[in-house]
Amino acid sequence: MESELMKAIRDRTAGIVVIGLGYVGLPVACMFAKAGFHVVGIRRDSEKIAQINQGICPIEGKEPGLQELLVEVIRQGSLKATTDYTVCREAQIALIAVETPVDKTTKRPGYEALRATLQDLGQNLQPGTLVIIESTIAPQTMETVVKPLLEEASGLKVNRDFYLANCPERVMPGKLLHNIENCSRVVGGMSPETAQVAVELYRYIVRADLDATDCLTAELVKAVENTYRDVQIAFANEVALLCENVGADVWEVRQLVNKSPHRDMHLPGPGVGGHCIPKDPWLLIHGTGDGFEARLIPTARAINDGMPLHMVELVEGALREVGKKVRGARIAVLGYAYKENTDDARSSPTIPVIERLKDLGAEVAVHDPYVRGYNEDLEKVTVGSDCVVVMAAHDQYRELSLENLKTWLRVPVLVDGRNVFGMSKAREAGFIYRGVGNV
Ligand code: SAJ
Repeated sequence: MESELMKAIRDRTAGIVVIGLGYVGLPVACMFAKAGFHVVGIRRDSEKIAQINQGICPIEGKEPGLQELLVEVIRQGSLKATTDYTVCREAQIALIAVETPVDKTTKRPGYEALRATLQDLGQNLQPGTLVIIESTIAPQTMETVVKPLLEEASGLKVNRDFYLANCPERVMPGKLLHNIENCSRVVGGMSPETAQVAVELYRYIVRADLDATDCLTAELVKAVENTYRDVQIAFANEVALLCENVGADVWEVRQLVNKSPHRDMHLPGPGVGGHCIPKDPWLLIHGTGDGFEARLIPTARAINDGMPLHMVELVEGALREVGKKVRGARIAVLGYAYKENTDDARSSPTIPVIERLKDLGAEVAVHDPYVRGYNEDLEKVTVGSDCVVVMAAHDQYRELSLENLKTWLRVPVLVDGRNVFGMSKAREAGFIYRGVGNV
């Protein structure tokens, strides 16, 4: 039966459903539609469904080419969106790209969205269908959660009646289409043949390597690559704290360290946000059994989770220099999103900074050009403030003149979590300045 599927992929008659039309699902649905497949996107939120069917992209940050591509595939009728799972009965391929958060306290994945999706898909699953998981999941989840749930809901058997693969996404807000096309992908199959069929499918939208392997390896590769990044960032943050302690400039240190061979010191900053990097290390650990104890990974998490509170300590220190306390101060926070030039604020480090400042009695105003509710005029938000805190390196802030900014403030105090301005430039402009790794 796999050969029938292979034939339907080769002549692009295979119907594709993409479940979850967020930062991962929407761009991939558009790209398969562009490649000539008939694609139906499924999402529970009917308001977003209506927007998408009108060709309006619900993702607001800078996403080069996505809005135009969506208009094109909606207009040509190769993509449509619905909330109705019965469309899965017409599909030969079902791609799942739903969120897989971990519980804030237990750090365990609940898989609520994934389980609900597998249940609804399973009840509409047709024999011969290839199901592909793009969401990032803990090691062993394909075997212990995805396969049993789909078999139970459908009454069908994997590798006999339907096929199962995982091809973890590698998208990055700001480069969604670019990453799909140009980043290599790992394709895990419940059988080697299934992995080859999935490779054949992704060949239509991925120009980089497609590495076929088994499901466990694919699960591990994704969780490890994001954990690798988190550990590297934690190291950079610890070096930043060390530089503050000895009175050095971490940005100069980093620049010179990265001139030595095989070094790639990451960027220190005010914290690690987004849907992926802060939680994937917990997914990686979650997939392990007795006899393994993670030490480095949780420590790195603790260092990165501590950076937002360190930002508040820098604010306290800078205000003290002008004889002020956080209590009663008016503080403008620039950047609500978890990183530059995106509207994505999931697990943004700015959230705990705002909470802590308010707990300490500050009046906090927030600005972000991309995030609804915070995209007012920058001058209007910062005017009369005693301190400006930079949390995201949006282009608008990089282009901001310090002279202008200074005229808006009650007291020229600047705390820079992203080295957007740098100490010397800020001090030359007459600011009291604190930066991560540079005080
Ligand atoms: N960050 C730093 N220092 C750095 C790099 C990042 O503080 O040197 C911070 C960012 O500001 C942000 C957080 O870490 O708050 C995460 O940013 P990011 O640019 O690392 O990542 P994401 O979440 O946008 O995308 C990551 C990417 N993973 C890797 O680069 C290994 C992307 O490739 C994945 O596809 C994505 O996670 C995902 O969906 O898993």
